[in-house]
Amino acid sequence: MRHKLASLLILGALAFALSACGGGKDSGPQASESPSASQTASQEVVIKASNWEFDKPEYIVPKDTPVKITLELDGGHGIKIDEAGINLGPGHESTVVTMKAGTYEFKCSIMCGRGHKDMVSKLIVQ
Ligand SMILES: [Cu+2]
Repeated sequence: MRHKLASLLILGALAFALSACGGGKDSGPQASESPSASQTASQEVVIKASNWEFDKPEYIVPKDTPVKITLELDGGHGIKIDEAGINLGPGHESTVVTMKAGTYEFKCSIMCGRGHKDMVSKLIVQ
């Protein structure tokens, strides 16, 4: 019981830390506290999907740069962007892609229920 609560608190703190550094301006490559998270990608974009929304209306991705795209799932949702070679969902929640500049709209790729059609967002690659 107590242990579970502690885990939840740690998760909450992690989520906060991730979101805190996700929306800022281009601050250079100094944020690399977890080397295990990055294979060849120097940057990571985290997209959180829950019932029934993505956590942001748009996600900024640096162009022509290997970026790890991670889908954080709360429920059975997915993302599929054919032009970018992105196809994420339960069981395969991250990938590394290098994208050309542009705006890539996406929606939830898994029929997840009542609010499915409201799950839209976009990647802005710049
Ligand atoms: Cu859906």
